[in-house]
Amino acid sequence: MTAQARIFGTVISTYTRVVEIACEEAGISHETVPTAARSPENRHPFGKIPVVEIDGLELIESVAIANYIDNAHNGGALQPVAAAARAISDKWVAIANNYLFPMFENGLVMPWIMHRYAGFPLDRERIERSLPDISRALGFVEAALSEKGAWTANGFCMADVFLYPVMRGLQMTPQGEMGIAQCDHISRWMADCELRPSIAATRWESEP
Ligand SMILES: N[C@@H](CCC(=O)N[C@@H](CS)C(=O)NCC(=O)O)C(=O)O
Repeated sequence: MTAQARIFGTVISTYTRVVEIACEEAGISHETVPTAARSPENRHPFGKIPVVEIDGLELIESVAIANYIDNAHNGGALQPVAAAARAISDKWVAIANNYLFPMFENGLVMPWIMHRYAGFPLDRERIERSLPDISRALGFVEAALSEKGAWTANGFCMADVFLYPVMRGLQMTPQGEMGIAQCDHISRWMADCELRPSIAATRWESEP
């Protein structure tokens, strides 16, 4: 039977897109069922999205979901086989999830979403406070990419699946766009990712 994933999440969510990209990479058909994180119909025990139904399983946590899809339906192609390369990919997935996503989301992405889509005044103070840390984080990623290509040295992998949506969310804010434009290596890596069919197929509607 052909696998199919039902992804309960919002259409403009970083981690919903991570799962969509993993499905595209594995050639699995997928449907995103609009579900807000804080809605009563969300089944995530910690009020996050996405929740995913696949192969009779109900999965949460994007690392577990993306690895499952890749292992069960893509021969593990997104997870480098060599131990060192796997560690590098895993390290960047963790950096994306533990440091970059919360920093970008709280400091820039949410203030702009609240302003653009919910009509709240732009929280300029919060944005200003976040900029030094975000700039340092971008500098760290840029330096890693300029040295030995970091996670890109082994071809498209799970690190790209997580890092791209996190960086793209940031890039869709004016300050994030400016910050990334100053980073040649990050900009080139993002442009390369955009040629990947799985990334192109999962573009957010709001992307310019
Ligand atoms: N650890 C979770 C994180 C998921 C997550 O933070 N999702 C965001 C949307 S991209 C969310 O649910 N935000 C709503 C909130 O925190 O209230 C995972 O990897 O799936």
